[in-house]
Amino acid sequence: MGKPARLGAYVTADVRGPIAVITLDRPEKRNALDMQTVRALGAFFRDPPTGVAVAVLTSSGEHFSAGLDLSELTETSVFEGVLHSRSWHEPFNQIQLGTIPVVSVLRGAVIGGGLELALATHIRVAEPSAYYALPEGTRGIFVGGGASVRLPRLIGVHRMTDMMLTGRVIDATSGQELGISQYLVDDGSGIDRALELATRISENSPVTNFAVLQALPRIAEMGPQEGLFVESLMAAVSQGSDEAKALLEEFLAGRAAKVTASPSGGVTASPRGGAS
Ligand code: 1HE
Repeated sequence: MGKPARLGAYVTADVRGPIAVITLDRPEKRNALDMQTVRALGAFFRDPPTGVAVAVLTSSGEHFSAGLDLSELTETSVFEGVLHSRSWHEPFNQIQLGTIPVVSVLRGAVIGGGLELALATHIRVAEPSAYYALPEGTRGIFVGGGASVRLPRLIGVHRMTDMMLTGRVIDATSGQELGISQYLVDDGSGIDRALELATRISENSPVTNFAVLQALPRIAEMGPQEGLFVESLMAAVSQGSDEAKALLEEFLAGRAAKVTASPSGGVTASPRGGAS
């Protein structure tokens, strides 16, 4: 394991084989996101290092992120406000629709722009301390980092409306029930679970990871018939890969792990084995 590289003043990257561990590293300001950090994240995911197949996004300190660095809210014009919001959209799109799956580890405050960043990741692992809020409503502003698009798709417009109008805070247990996180783990074990999931994901065929990241969210937004058609194309592309053929042969020869119920309710067996 090498020394983590600094992507910016407040974010580091530690490449461990196929897994890059990205750490928000501004605990003294509760990992408030300044523009340089948001841009650095976008730049990393636009062009991940060769050989990196998956990323884990975590944080230093007790909190994932307190959101937008409020000391940066200095726009003097409406147009600059539009540009500021757009400059968050592009990096977060880069994460969501990029080429490598991202597993985030959520602890403490996951609020405002911090929640928007988490929503752009693909798998969210929460610890019991995690809580979700959109204090924008109480700060006299609106969301600007993608929450209005991504959060209602997870929890519904009505719940996001409640969070914004009343400042309602969602705790980790409710967040898990509502689908904000896919995994809820014990205190302090989020990073281990995220690394375990990342290892599993890194063993997938790259075509499968590509299809899940690129095709699945697009199909979900299409009409059913268009979606089914694109699904057929993507299925044929993935089945045609040498890797898929080899994995199917392994299964048919009785050499692959079977899919069994997982007592943890978490990870199930992959064709390459190693279920937990
Ligand atoms: C900050 C920020 C920040 C903390 N920008 N500096 N987000 C918010 O409205 C959340 C604001 N933050 C909080 O509610 C609290 O700080 C926490 C609940 C996250 C943590 O509380 P605590 O008691 O552990 O820490 P603290 O004493 O409040 O903060 C420690 C320091 O971090 C302090 O600075 P210091 O110089 O006095 O030590 C805080 O000022 C600083 N700090 N949060 C700047 N967010 C694309 S649009 C997105 C729009 C949004 O994200 S709006 C939501 C903003």
